[in-house]
Amino acid sequence: MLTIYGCANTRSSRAVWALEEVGAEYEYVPVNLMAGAGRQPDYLALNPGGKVPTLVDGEFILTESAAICTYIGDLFPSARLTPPVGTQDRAHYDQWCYFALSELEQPLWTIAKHTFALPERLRVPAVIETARWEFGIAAKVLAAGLGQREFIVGDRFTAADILLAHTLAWAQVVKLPLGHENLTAYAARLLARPAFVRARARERAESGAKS
Ligand SMILES: N[C@@H](CCC(=O)N[C@@H](CS)C(=O)NCC(=O)O)C(=O)O
Repeated sequence: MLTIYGCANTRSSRAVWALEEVGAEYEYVPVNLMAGAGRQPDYLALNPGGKVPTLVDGEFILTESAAICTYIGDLFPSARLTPPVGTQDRAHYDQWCYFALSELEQPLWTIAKHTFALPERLRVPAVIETARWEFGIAAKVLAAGLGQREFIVGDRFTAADILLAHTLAWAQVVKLPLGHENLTAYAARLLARPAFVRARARERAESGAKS
């Protein structure tokens, strides 16, 4: 049985979305970050950064949302959430996963850190304007890469779409314009997928029930 440690409305939604897409059976363990549950020794033993998500599969422990989504995809090949290893589609899949984390997400995380996440004395409000500009550059690259296609890799939904759509939704929450009609339509289309709707409902229900 797979176990996912998460917290509603965070990057753990990516992992739960992937689990729902492949139809996996899984246990959801809420980690109440606001109450400091991520800093408890038993959780730090699983995830030394004290962050969510963490996936546990028997004795195997995995952190990092992109790695977790890829692991889930590879574990359930019939769901075709990850292109086969060694193919050009897999190389493009990797390209867009790394882009999601290192280019598209980074400015959003910078804004969050310097708005509320860092201790107040370490925040540098001036970087927020720079981060907004950087997001615009990354969004332009993604818009050009996507064009009028439905999905970012080939003609199939993959976990790269999960990472990208979740990150675009994050931008929308913090009121950063996506700036490109194809990105707005892409995000709306993907976030309406039944697996994402189920993932969000499960995270909210489990967090409310147990944390
Ligand atoms: N690169 C990591 C980032 C995970 C991350 O920062 N998660 C946030 C929630 S969105 C968290 O757990 N923050 C708690 C903390 O930093 O103490 C991933 O993608 O899994």
